[in-house]
Amino acid sequence: MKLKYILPILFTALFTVSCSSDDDTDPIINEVEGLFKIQELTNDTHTVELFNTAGEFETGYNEISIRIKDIVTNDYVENASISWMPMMQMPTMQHSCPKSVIYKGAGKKTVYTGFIVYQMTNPDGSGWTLKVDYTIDGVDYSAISDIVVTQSEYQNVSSFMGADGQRYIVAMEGPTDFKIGNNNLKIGLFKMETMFSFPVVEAYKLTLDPRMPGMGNHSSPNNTDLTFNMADKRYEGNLSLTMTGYWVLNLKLFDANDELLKGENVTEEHPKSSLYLELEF
Ligand SMILES: [Cu+2]
Repeated sequence: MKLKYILPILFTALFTVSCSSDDDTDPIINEVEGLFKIQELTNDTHTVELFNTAGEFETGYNEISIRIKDIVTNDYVENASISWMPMMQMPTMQHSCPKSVIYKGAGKKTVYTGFIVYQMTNPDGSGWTLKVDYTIDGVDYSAISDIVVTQSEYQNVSSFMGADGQRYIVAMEGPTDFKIGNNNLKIGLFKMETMFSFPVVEAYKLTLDPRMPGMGNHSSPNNTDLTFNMADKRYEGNLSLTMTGYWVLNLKLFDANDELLKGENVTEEHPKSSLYLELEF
C-alpha cells in the first residue's frame, strides 16, 4: 500500500478514537465517511468542498464527491443543481477534459457525485482550474480555483488520434482493486469534439490483450472484448490476471463499422500496442 493512502487512514483512525465519546449523542450521519477532502472552492456565499478516496486529483479517472456549505448558516445545501468545467491552460491554447454530469448520490442528503478524466498534467501538477456553477432556489452561483492534478504512476488514461482523424480519450474507470483471476474491467471512451466538449462514444469495441513484459510478455486466458454498457455509459469486459505484478493492457479500438481506429496485435517483433493502459497490483 502506498504511503499517501496509509497516512489518511491513520489520521482517520486517530480522529475516530478521539471522537468516539460523542457518538452516542450525535445522530448526524457523516455522508463523506471514507472520503478525503481534496480541496475547497470558495466565493462570498459558499464553500464548495471536493472529496475522493485518495484526497487528491490524479491524471486519469477521478470519481469526485461534492458538498456545498452555506457560509452564513454553516449548513450543507441539499437542493443544488451543479455543473462544472475543468480547464487546462496550455502555452498556446486551453482545453477541457471528459466529465460527467453531477447528481445527488443515492441515499445522500448533501453529497453530489460525478467524475472528471484528466488526460494530462504539468510535471509540477499545475495548469488546471476547476469552475463549479450551481443553482440554489433559482439563484445562480459560481466558484473557481486553481487545482493540483498529480501525474499517476501508471498510464491509466490515453489520448490519441484515431485512423478516422478524430481525437479520442480512453480511461480506466475500474475496478479500483485488482485480484488474481477475473476482473470486470471498465473503460471510458470519449471523443474530443471540441476543446471543451468530450462526449461518451457509444457502440464501439475494444479488444484486450494483457501482457506481463517482465515475464516474457506472457498473456492470460479468458479475456473478453470490451463492449458498450448502455446503462453505465462505459465499456466492460473480462480482464484475466493470472498473477500479481506489472501488466500492460494492450488495446485495439474498433468503430461501429468494425474499422480499426487505433492499436496493433502484440507479436514478438511488436511487443506493445500503440494503445495501452498499465496497472500493477
Ligand atoms: Cu493540456
